[in-house]
Amino acid sequence: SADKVLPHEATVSAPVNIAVIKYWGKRDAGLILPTNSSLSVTLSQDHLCTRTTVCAAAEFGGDRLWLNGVEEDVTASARLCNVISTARKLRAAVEQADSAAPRLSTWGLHVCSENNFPTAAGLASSASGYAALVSALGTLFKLPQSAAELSRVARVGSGSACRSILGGFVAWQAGVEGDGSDSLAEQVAARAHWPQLQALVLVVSDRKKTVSSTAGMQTTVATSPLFAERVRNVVPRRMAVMRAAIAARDFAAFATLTMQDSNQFHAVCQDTFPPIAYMNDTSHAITNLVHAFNTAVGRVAAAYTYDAGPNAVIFALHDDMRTLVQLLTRCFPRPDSMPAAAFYEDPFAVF
Ligand code: 2P0
Repeated sequence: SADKVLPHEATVSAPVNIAVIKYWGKRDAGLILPTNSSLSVTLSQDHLCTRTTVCAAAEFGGDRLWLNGVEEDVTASARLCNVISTARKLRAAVEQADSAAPRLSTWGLHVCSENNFPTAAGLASSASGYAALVSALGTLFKLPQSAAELSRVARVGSGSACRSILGGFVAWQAGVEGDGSDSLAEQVAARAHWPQLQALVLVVSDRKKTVSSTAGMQTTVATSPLFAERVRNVVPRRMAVMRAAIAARDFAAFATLTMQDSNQFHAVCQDTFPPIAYMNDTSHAITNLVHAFNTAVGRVAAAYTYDAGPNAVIFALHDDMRTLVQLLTRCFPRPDSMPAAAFYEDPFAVF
């Protein structure tokens, strides 16, 4: 049939996610199995996301990939090869069960992936990138697996990517199995569960980070005594408290824990030997401003969190976010070198 000769194509977008309980550390670097569970908020598709098209054709000689229009060497990335071969194995099972299904698992793949935000901005691009790739392959290959099951495939590309497969509030269970079968993402609550919650991304620096997450976290595992304490005694309790805060839409509890977990993640980086510093003076000034704001209003109305870079993400409820944006833009005016700030109010604010 025509189905057998025509190229097959699928296009899917996946958004960035922001961890409020941080993933940092692997117990298995090959399968990307984490030392601790983590929990994140997946941002809206409208703002920071990756859009990926995958195309399979019998006449493609091999696999090729273009990232933001520039061709990359697929064979140079073990993670990319792992993701593609894992998806092909799942497709082969579909073909085995249905003899009429075209043999896409044996065809070459062309992948085109574009970020709708500046890649150099230091914002999580591997998470949205691998999530978009796996979702697109799932669609192209007509895989029967659920989103949670596909998150295991995204995890093999980049740990944080497994959380971007699902929307809303997402937990990545560390799991205990050696093969990673129970290390996958699950939705804790849908985005609609807490529509008043907003996130604001403050681009502090658009320079590339000096220590990659992958390298940094392995040095932490090997050298930080504080990290061992965090994994054993802190994160398990915090996962439970964070789930309860989200379930109850308790902003003060959510915000307090978000700030504390960001602070401990950066303390663990400082406790790594040699130490890793991701935050800069502007990051610390934003932290101080958020605490001053909370003191001034007499309640926990805002939270900050920082990942492996100096950029801040601010969480607040809708009504407080208006005031915060005014305050932040007055205290941290945009330098001329930065592109015009975009501010979207709904459902997540992006600055
Ligand atoms: C997170 N980060 O939970 C944490 C917080 C950075 C700080 O996930 O080696 O790019 O690809 O699994 O996912 C960054 O780590 O590392 C990260 P790999 P990844 O969002």
